[in-house]
Amino acid sequence: MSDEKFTTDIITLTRHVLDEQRKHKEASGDLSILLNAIQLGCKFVATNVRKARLLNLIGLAGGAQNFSGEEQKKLDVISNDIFINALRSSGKVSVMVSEENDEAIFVEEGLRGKYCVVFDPLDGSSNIDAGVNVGTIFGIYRVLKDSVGSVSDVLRPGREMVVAGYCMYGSSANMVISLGDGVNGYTLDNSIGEFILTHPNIQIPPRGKIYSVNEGNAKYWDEACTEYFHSLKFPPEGKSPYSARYIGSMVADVHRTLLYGGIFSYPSDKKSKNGKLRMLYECFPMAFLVEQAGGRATTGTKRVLDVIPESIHSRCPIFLGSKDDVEDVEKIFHKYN
Ligand code: AHM
Ligand code: MG
Repeated sequence: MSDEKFTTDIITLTRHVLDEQRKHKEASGDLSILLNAIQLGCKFVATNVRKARLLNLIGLAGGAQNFSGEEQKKLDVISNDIFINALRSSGKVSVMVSEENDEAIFVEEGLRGKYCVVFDPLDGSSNIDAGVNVGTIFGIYRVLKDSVGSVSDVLRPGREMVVAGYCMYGSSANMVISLGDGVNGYTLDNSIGEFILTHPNIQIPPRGKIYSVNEGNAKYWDEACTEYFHSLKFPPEGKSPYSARYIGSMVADVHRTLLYGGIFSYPSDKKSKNGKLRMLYECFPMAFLVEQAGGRATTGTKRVLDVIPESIHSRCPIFLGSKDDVEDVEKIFHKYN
């Protein structure tokens, strides 16, 4: 094998975080430790998602579908437990908010740290039966000055997050993360157990050709939303209509949007006044990443990252993606509001 083809100087996520840390003289290394806990959680979930898929195959072959269904439901709970334990024992977290827990979780004195983590341990888990990609979404806030950790530390706009990311569990595990200075993508190398930099400095194309929305809700959309999606399907003479792609797993739909451009949306409608997706651990981290990659994210009338959540599980409508596409949404909503 020629020497040039064998890279020995690989950039792992941990190395990238340590490099970032060195740029800030006052940095204590706490964030690096916290991100290691998140990486551990993601590796654990990645391996279990794979096992669950295997169980599913065995289940189908043996007709034990209920058993496999049960196992997969448990995966949500197991994933949640692994994240909570890893985050708590890192000693760097005071408050956790998980999609799986009705209330915020406060870390006991002695183990508390200066960060709060909001996360959805296994988003899109209803898709596991079909082998569709699922993912973990997370955001990190610093606790407010003089706080020992309370709900007000996380009831803050998404723009105040210091880190946002997701890990998508597909044919490989892909971690996409922003420390507030651009977006990088890492792929888990199972043989060494490390996330390796494979997608440096992700930039979302300024305009795309794909729209991604649950069109089954079209009956309930408001006029602005209806007009916008109609405009993509029936463009003026000489322009091509957009293609539709909707996986129904936010991490996978946003991942594609980040790489290829276009628009992903879960709008409000007559049934769901605030859409479906939760601000803290779905909309904010994804909006943060998309903005850091040069795109935009709006509720239709407001920048997503400026919305202040009323409660930890508050929802908001979202349109995110390529800058020009999101600006088209904003223009149409402006006409109606
Ligand atoms: P979940 O947190 O219960 O998994 O739901 C969130 C998921 C997202 O991943 C996805 O974008 C959305 O729900 C799909 O919803 P729908 O089936 O209504 O289109
Ligand atoms: Mg979710």
